[in-house]
Parts: sequence; C-alpha cells; structure tokens
Amino acid sequence: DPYSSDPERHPVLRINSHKPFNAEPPPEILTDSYITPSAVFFKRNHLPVPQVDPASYQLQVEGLPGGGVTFSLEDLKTRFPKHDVTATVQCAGNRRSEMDRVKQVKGLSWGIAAISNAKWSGARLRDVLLAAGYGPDVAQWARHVHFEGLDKDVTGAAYGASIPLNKAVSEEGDVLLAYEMNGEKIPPDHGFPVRVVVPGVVGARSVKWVGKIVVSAEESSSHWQQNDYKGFSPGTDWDTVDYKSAPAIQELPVQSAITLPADGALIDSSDGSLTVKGYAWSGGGREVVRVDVSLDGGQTWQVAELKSGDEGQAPKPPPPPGRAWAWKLWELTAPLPPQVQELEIICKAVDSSYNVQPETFAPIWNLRGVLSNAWHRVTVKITE
Ligand code: MTE
Ligand code: MO
Repeated sequence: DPYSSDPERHPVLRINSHKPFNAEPPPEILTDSYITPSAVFFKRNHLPVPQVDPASYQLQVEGLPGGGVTFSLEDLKTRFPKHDVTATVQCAGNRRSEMDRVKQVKGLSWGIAAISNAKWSGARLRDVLLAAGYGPDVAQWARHVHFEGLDKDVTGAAYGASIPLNKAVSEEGDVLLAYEMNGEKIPPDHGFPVRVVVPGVVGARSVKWVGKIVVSAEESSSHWQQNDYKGFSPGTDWDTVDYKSAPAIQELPVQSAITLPADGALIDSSDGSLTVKGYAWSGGGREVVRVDVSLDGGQTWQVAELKSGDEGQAPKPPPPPGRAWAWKLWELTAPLPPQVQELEIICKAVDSSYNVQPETFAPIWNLRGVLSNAWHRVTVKITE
C-alpha cells in the first residue's frame, strides 16, 4: 500500500477521500481563529505523502543560464532572508458540492471548508531564482516557472504545476519557498520540508514537497496544468470539452461563506438576536472590502464587521494595495425578524475591484465543479 506511510490526521477532519487523503475541517472551526491551526487546515493530496529526509533534501533549479543549481534545506534557510506571508490557500473545488446540486459535476465533494489561512515562512522564490542566475536576459524569453513535487504516481510522474514568470519574480508577488507553517516546520501533509506558496492563486499551484523548479518559455505540461483546473461554459460537457481552449486557473474569484450557524441549525429565539459568522477572500491580492448579509433570503441586506486578526490582538496595518493575500473573517449580530419560523441567511462579498459573487450556481456551472463562488445560503429554524 503506497499510502501506508501517510501521517496521522486530526479526528475532527471531514474526510472526502482516504487514499489519497483529502479532508476539510468542520466549517465553524474556520472562524474560531484567524490563523487556521495546521492540524485542521484542509488537506488536498493527489498522491501518497512522500517521506523526505530533510538532511539530504535537494531543490533543483533548471532552465537558467549557466546550467542547473541545487539548494539544500540549509541553503534555503541560511542564504536567503526569511520572509513571513500570511496567506489563504483555497482549492479550486471549494464549495463544489453546492454546484453539484444544480447538475452533477466530476470531483471531490468539497463543502465550504476547502480553504484555510496560515502564516508561511521561508525564502522568497524571487531571491532563489536571482541566486540561481535569473536576470533581465531571461525575462526576454521566459514566461513561466514550473514546480515539481516529490510525490509520484505509479508511473513515476510527479505532481506539477506552473505560474506566470512575472508572479514568480515580482517583488510584490510574495511567492515563497516555505519551510515553516504557523511558526513550525511544515507538517508532512502540507509539504515537508519545503512547499511553494503562491499567494492569491488557486491552491493547485502551491506545490508541496517541491523538488524541482524550471524556468521556461512554456507552461508546465503536467496533467494538472493542462487537463484539469480550468473553467468552461455551462454548455460544455465531457463529450465536447477541449481542455486546450481554456486558460489554466491562476487567480481565483471573490469568495465568501457562512460558517455559523450551520445549515439546518435550530436557533433559540429567546435572546432576540442572531450572530452570523463567516470568511471572505479574493484572489490576485484583491482585498475584501465589504460583506453583505441578508437574514430574509436576499430582500434586505446588512453590512458585516470585517476582521483581519483575532480578538484582543493589536490591529494589523492594512496590506499594501494588491497584496491582500489573507482572508477576512466577518461577523454580524442582528435582531431576529419577529414571528418567523425559518430564515434564509445569505452572504456575498465585494473585493477592492468591486467584483461580486454571482447570485446562483446555474450560470457558472462547469463540468469540473471549479470556481464555485455563488452567494452562500443557509436555512435555519427558529424555536421558542
Ligand atoms: N502539491 C503536490 N506536490 N501534490 C498535490 O497533490 N495538491 C495541490 C496543492 N499542491 C498538491 C500539491 C492542491 S489541488 C491544493 S488545493 C493544495 O496543494 C492544498 O494544500 P494543502 O493540502 O496544504 O491544504
Ligand atoms: Mo486543489
């Protein structure tokens, strides 16, 4: 069993698939703390977790003038400044189960918690590429940076992906070769000893257990870059889909969801008010500037309070424009509408480009169930 050396996992996780291991936390855990504890951070593996010896770990960098260069873990820790980035990682398939209700889609049936937020620390990819020979001459011809994982399928093919060169080398891109997650070495499930963190971009490009980086004129030829993680029209089906016709997903659209109360919950009306909590995030470093909440199925709206840290913490300065990599948690406490037995609660977020979430899933339905970001709705029952 290639999965026999997979690590132990936290029992609270909701498992979508055992082998490979895919799981998400119960939604209410996401809004318990601004930083998601690593043990309950959602886990999305395509293959067995590789066992990597940190002492012999080597990162190969190829495609730059002067030939290949390799870096040990020690090199990454000592030759480059350590940089911290708080960044949210979201899977392209987050909230797929809601899109599936419109019409069946293919993929793991994620709820609303295939998204989590951590503090990542490591070397900047930009600094490592510069040390390996990147320069203005390379920018003349290179367009993409590929990442290869040390996790391999039965044929020996590694997980792989690529990002645009300008994201990889920009001083404002904040792409990391992270060796710490939440102040500790990265847990095996999240890429020990080194993973790429591409803030603002779909989770699939943040390659875990990264073993090789290639600077190239072309995108990665990996299955996950070419034949997966792309969006299509609702009219496209498995007989007509042409994966070459659509671009690979990079930045994700604006997203939000309600973590509390849970769908179907019973709410005690005796204190007369209701507290609703959730998360909101947008790709490309676009900051969430507002979350609207409705307690009456979308007839009226109230603005939620946004939080970018935990209660009792000193408020953090706002991120520089275009570099809002981390989610906002939000909360709204409002009087319960009188004499109702049932409420439909809805949330929708707005980002700094005034992008909004679509009202329903049908117009954004796609055969792979990705980019699933319509208004989130939960229905609760009110009891006396
Ligand atoms: N990297 C490798 N090497 N193998 C993988 O299976 N899964 C990707 C990405 N990086 C994956 C990977 C996907 S699809 C997502 S959403 C994120 O890792 C999930 O990161 P997490 O497990 O740390 O939450
Ligand atoms: Mo993913």
